[in-house]
Amino acid sequence: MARENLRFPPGFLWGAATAAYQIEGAARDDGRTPSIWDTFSHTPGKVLGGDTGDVAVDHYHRWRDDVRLMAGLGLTSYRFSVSWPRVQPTGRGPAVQRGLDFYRRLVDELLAHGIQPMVTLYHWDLPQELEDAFPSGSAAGGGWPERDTAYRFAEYAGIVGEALGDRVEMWSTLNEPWCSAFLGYGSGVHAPGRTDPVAALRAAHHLNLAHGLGAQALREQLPARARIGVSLNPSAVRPLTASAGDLDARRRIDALANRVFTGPMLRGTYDDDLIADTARLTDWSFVQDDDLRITRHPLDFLGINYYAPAVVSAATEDAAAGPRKDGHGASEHSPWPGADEHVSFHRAPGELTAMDWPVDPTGLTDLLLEYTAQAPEVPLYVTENGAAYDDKPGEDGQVHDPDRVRYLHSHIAAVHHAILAGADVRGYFLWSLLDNFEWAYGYSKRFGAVHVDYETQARTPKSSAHWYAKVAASGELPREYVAD
Ligand code: IFM
Repeated sequence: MARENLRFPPGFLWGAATAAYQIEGAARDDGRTPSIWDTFSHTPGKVLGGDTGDVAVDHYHRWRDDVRLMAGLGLTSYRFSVSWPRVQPTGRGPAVQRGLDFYRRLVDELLAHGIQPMVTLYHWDLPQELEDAFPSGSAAGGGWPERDTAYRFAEYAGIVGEALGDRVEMWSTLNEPWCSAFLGYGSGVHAPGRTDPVAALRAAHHLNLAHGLGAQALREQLPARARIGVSLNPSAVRPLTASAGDLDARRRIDALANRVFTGPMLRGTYDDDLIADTARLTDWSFVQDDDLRITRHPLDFLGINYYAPAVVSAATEDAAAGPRKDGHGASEHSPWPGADEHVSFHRAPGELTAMDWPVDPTGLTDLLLEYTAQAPEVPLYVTENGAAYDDKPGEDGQVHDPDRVRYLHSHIAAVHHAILAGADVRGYFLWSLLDNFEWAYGYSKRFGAVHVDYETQARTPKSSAHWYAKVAASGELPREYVAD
């Protein structure tokens, strides 16, 4: 006898997510100026194959068709990001109306198709002018290590809030600030490609401050019904064994990956162990009076982005000799300030995706329950989850991606487990709607539920998109995974 399907709560959002630099292209249209990702991707050797986001998947011109595609898949929500340099090219001063008009039209089209927009204000495309500016004169340089950038972000948040506030109800300030701070300024595998551990910690703090100031600025512009949150990529970090050394490694990475953001945002603190672990590098005097009150702006929701867990142990000699297995790209510089000599990363068990990330849905359940325990009053969304595989059209012209269906099935089931165990999860956003520019990997990694032919820009929904459409339409997940 067939077992019952897994039913999701009424009103649960079934969405897909994208980010401006990864899909829009039109890098020079309508007054847009370079972001740090334009500069980085145009720097030889930084992105695989020399790929850039100049054209990407041309969403800036194909947005109407893309919304039609989403409607055809029955999505009830779409999470996209606004390109800061399209809206405020120098990162300060008045807005460019043509840039804002693009997002106004996009939102109107989504609403006309019954698709609820979720706007992310910052998905890594800092205007280059702000990276180059450091009014405080700090030795750590401009960009996020510079305090003023947080105030510039608040100004930009107010501009976008004023322009779209009458039609967008769900707002996320930042996407994955861990990547902005620690991959951008620590290991340098992301833009702007700097490798300074102190700059990375300063960047983390100024991103927390930007979140708080940006949330305040949005609140001033938005109607009371609007909900303001943030999308983090917390690490489901597991100790290799229960030894004291491995548990201490877990504590260190939990501090640097997770609590460096959730401390200021949820509790208004930087935990003592984080400060102590990094004391050799900085005294944290860049945290000023009142900052931690601002960073703790009430959250209307918390977005969790999840792909794979991390396994850590006390540092082992052989691990120290080889490449770091933390899944965050190859760099001799670390994204873990102060932790390297204490921690080794290990490959978690499980099949690997094309990113070499292990498939383990239990990490998602664990995180959802962890944040339920930490902030029981804050509703959760899975604002990103998905997998890259080497998808190609078959002879029938269709793109069959059973591995992705299996990945999505197991992770959506993991969300259901968390809901049954008490987590208030209100929606799931698949990463990503379309194949797109996967940062330092360029176009070599395909995360889309919809295949894009980069020569012709033709879109072909993969079998995972058709499968997801059925889940979205029914609000139910078949209990067993069924291959296509
Ligand atoms: O493509 C990225 C996205 O921009 C942020 N979260 C992780 C995705 C996959 O690497």
